[in-house]
Amino acid sequence: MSGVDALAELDARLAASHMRGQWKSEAFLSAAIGGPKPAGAPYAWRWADVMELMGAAERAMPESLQARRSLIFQNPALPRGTTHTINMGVQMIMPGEVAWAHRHSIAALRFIIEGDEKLTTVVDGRHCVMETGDLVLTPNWSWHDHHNKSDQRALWLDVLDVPLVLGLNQTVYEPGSGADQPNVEPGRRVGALRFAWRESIAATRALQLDPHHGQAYEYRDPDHGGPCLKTLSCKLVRLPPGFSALPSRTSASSVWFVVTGNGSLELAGDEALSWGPRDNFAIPNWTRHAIRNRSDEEAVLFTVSDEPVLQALGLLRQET
Ligand code: 1HN
Repeated sequence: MSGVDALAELDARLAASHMRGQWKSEAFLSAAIGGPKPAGAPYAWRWADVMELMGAAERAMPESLQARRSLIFQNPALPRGTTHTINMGVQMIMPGEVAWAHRHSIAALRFIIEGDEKLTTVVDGRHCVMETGDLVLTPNWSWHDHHNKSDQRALWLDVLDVPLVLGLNQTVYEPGSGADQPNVEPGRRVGALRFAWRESIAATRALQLDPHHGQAYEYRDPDHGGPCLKTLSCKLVRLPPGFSALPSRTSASSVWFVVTGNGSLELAGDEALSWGPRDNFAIPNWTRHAIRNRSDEEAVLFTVSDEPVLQALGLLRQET
């Protein structure tokens, strides 16, 4: 019997006994020289499409109770998720509506698109006001319910680490017994759960311009100075009029929401995604890109990435 035949026979015997030789891993290791193949594709979800379908969701689901009227962006090149670790979507709640209390081991955050002082999320008993441009956190395992006591529709961006937590098989869910949540010991104070727009945008405008990332302000937990959630990093990015970033890539994947402005995301091979106000897009891990403001007004974008997970595990890589 030749060496090749002997190895093939051994592979079969190992498989029959639920084992596998390391030599069978050579292919996947070779494919990773220079880094992984990005998970999913760069993709943009247009605001006009989101709102047309949100109108249909309101007609089909007239009341938001335990389930949320939230449309989640599905990456066309992934089985689920906006990226392989992050879900982003848009949620709408109408005047007088309440999205009932629940909690889960999934961490979430809201970036408010249309809100005012009569819109609140209660997070472990703390009332967080949701005005336009604010960021409100629901750290994992915190009770949360949303209340719209204004006379206007409310819209916000939902960002969650669903695909990450699912991939680790750590999903735990507990519905509340009604609209309101049980009394619990508040895990964090409001100051660490709510970031007001006025302060975030002022801090962003005061930053030095980075040639690869523009003015990128990271929301940090005031108690320890680290990322605002254990798994997700949130940033507000300002691109001055006409600013064209230098290309870069990172092992972190990210989701983006355009607060104001018009521009493009330049990708390899002369490909580009254009974006305008309230559009959303995804940048997969290890995807070379350069962001560009294609107008003579400032552009401001809100972005969330899985950087803290990679940082904690020693897996974060950046290439400029
Ligand atoms: C969730 O709890 C909310 O609380 C929104 O508003 C979207 C998507 C997947 C899983 C949980 C919310 C969600 C979600």
